[in-house]
Amino acid sequence: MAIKQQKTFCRICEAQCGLVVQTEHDRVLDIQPNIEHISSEGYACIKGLKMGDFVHSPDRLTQPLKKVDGKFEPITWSQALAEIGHRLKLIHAEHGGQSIAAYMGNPIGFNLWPSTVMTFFLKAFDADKLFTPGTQDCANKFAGGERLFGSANDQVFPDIEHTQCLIAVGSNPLISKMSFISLPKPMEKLAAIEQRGGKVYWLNPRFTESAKRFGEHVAIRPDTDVFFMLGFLHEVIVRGAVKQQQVGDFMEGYATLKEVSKPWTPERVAEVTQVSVDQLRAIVDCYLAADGAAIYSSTGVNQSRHGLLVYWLQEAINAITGNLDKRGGVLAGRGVFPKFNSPSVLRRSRIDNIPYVNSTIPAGIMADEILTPGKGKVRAMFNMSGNPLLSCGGSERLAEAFSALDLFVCIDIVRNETAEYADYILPGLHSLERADVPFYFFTMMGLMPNRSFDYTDQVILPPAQARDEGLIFRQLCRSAGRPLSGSKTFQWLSNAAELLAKIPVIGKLTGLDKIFLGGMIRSANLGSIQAMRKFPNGRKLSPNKPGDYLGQRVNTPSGKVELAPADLVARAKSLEQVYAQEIKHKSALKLIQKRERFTHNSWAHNVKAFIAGDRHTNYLYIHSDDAISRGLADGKIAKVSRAEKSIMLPVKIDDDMKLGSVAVPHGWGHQDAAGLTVAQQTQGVNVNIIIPDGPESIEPLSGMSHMNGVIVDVSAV
Ligand SMILES: Nc1nc2c(c(=O)[nH]1)N[C@H]1C(S)=C(S)[C@@H](COP(=O)(O)OP(=O)(O)OC[C@H]3O[C@@H](n4cnc5c(=O)[nH]c(N)nc54)[C@H](O)[C@@H]3O)O[C@H]1N2
Ligand SMILES: Nc1nc2c(c(=O)[nH]1)N[C@H]1C(S)=C(S)[C@@H](COP(=O)(O)OP(=O)(O)OC[C@H]3O[C@@H](n4cnc5c(=O)[nH]c(N)nc54)[C@H](O)[C@@H]3O)O[C@H]1N2
Ligand code: SF4
Ligand SMILES: [Mo]
Repeated sequence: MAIKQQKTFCRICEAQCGLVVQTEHDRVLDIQPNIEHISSEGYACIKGLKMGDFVHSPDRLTQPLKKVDGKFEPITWSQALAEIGHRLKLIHAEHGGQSIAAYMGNPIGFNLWPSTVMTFFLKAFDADKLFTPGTQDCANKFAGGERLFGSANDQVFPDIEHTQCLIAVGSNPLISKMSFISLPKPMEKLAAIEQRGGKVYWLNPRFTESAKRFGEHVAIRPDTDVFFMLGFLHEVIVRGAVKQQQVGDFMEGYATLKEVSKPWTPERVAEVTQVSVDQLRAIVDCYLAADGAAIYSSTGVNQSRHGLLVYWLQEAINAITGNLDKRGGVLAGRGVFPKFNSPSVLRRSRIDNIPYVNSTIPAGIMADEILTPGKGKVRAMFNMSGNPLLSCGGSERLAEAFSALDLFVCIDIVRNETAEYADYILPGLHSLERADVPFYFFTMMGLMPNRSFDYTDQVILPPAQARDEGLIFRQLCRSAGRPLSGSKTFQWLSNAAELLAKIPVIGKLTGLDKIFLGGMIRSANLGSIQAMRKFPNGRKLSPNKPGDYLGQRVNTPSGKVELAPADLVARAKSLEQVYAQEIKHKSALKLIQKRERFTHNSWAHNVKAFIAGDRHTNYLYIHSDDAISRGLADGKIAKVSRAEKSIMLPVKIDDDMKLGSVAVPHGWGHQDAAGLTVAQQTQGVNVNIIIPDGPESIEPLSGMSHMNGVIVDVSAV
């Protein structure tokens, strides 16, 4: 077979870079950035270019595994499907749909087909407990979108290519490439703001890699951004900078918002944010003077205790200053696929009555849902493309919970730490092995300045027995006797497509994944898959633009932006108490997260090139003054504890950390992962052992886990 070249796009993070993949005999030989790709313009990072190392890992799962007497043994697909289906049927008959749950991890969220079928699978059992990492990274934005703009999928993004002032809160694009916006080459585009005379502020407890390149770093005390936003709002209002006409025409609740901001003078908030009054005023000056300004935040605040309130206040400021729907301000994206507004059914968890956000239940109560007896106790769990044991707070309780399940099935490309607790492990596909369209943030929410659309065919065939996750769920439904999505017609179509898929030539045309993707493409008026293949470098669509949102597309019942949602206003009252606690714990150390160039949550450590040299472990990053006062020095082992839990890891002195804050990267602690031969050799610890879980630890209205700004003790060992 000759060497082949195929264009595709990376589905590891939101940049979705265009790639050119060279293969021979279904093996990746080389991956290069696609310089002709219309949105990424030849940009790609090391992770996309090294994808071959993930897909051809010697640890790749190639057949179903079953745990027998504590050890995994290979079994056939027919045995796996029959046994899992049978057990599922019994659990469902005895305990109902509320006893069945799923966790859909981050990587496969970028793949439209399998993630959609997983929801059809749950519906087949009247099961609605879908956990995702959304409550570790962005559910506050979904909850905010519902309240301010009318639905979780109504979101705005900063118009970076035109803004004159960007206030980036809790984000580090040089390393992470941003979230809730598809912006390949983010650093170039952000640098251009300053090159055209504008200004970038980085609000962050760490003087980050991004802040070192350009802009002004504003060192804020972790988990106090809500007070910064209140002080900012207060200042905007007292300066009379509110665009009253626009507020009157397009917004509701301004008077209440004003009341909320009243007590929070810049002087008061400075006490807890540790951002000086002068500094706050200078930022407000810049924001108000700019012709087009935007406040944007990311996981640094999403994972705090008040991510939803920060989001609310930030977007309220953007709106009342006339920056919403304005060139250089924040724009409301237009999706590529038509909007479907599913009827909003308010669902709440049995644990503490916490509302679901964007149809998902908080991962912070996963252990409680499994361990708490009573009706609705989770007994069967399906984990697809996730590693919750390392990625969710309260790892030790989660381990206990996973051990208590009657049935635990993991579907992955490798046997990760979570899978060690499974009864069955099923081999899924790598993204290079499936056809796809871009992430739903762009296709549904339109979070991209220059709208475009891509289609990719599969680039290589999967290893012998690895199977499309969509197919696995369809087959499990059949085996358990529950029709897909509760529809007999759906299941009949699924079965027929499966039979036809076995016939050469015809099979190629009747794959249900392709029919689904083709249907989605048609729904966007982009023709067919065949038509999309003519655009291997992506297809340009009309760009998102200002001036087409307010008064036209706002999805709230009033048709106006809601500036003062009642439940958020009520919650803001509790901030007085939080403020008092902040003052009390002024000198406590707060733990924050830190992403690194060569890691991707928990799953990049199994690639040799990514863990070379001093990258074989994670570290405790701490300011030298905080270290000295605790008897710590570079390379020494520190003990980091919270409540009864603790971890130990080497120290890296880092004066880029704000005094009073320490950072530990997550996704480490692979020593017991028998299925990850490279990662198993690394050192490093799982920081989520000390991150809290349970109902008390999550933001009640958004379900967000509190992972940033957690108070810890640090000592020398
Ligand atoms: N290399 C790499 N890239 C990634 C990932 C990865 O693991 N590695 N993960 C991907 C995923 S899943 C996501 S969701 C995105 C996330 O993308 P980003 O949200 O940009 O993530 P981070 O780089 O962690 O940036 C968060 C920043 O918030 C700061 N911070 C921490 N606490 C606070 C606080 O209380 N207040 C303020 N203002 N700032 C705070 C941290 O110092 C950090 O610089 O990145 C994606 N890209
Ligand atoms: N303390 C702390 N914890 C955090 C964070 C933090 O900042 N601090 N960040 C959080 C964030 S932003 C996120 S998104 C979560 C991520 O949390 P998770 O999604 O739970 O974890 P990942 O590490 O992304 O694990 C992904 C798994 O998917 C598998 N995989 C990759 N591609 C495929 C595929 O195509 N098919 C299948 N079946 N499997 C595949 C990988 O092999 C890996 O085992 O972690 C969160 N956890
Ligand atoms: S920036 Fe993100 S999408 Fe682009 S190559 Fe790297 S991991 Fe892939
Ligand atoms: Mo994430």
